[in-house]
Amino acid sequence: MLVRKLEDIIGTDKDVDTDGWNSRRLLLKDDNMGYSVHDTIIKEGAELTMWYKHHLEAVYLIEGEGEIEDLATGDVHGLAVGTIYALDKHDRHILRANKGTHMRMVCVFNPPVTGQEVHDEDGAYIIHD
Ligand code: 9YT
Repeated sequence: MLVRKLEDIIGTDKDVDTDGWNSRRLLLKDDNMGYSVHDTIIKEGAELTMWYKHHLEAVYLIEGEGEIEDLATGDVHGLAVGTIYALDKHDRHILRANKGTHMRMVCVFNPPVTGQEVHDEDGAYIIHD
């Protein structure tokens, strides 16, 4: 059994901080669960264009509010606490945190993230074996 606390991850190499987001990787590929789990902060006012071509991602919002735009359809969905979205078609999207609030989200990736990924020019994570 694995038991881990967010406070043990903050400030380590599993705490990945960028201009728009801060991802605390709770479970990674090496944990052999078949998925990774992240506690991620989308920073106030951030607007992130992403396209997880190689991963499926589900995201559950636990703090803040914002919106997600589906770049295939132009549909914009409001995000509030208690909302989950699943990028079941590797959907290219823009994620926005509203002004005056960050968003805190629990993200699950399949296949699992290794911990070393950065977004490429398309907003995708490259697979590392
Ligand atoms: C929600 C989202 O896609 N945020 C970008 C960071 C990513 N989820 C991660 O690595 O935690």
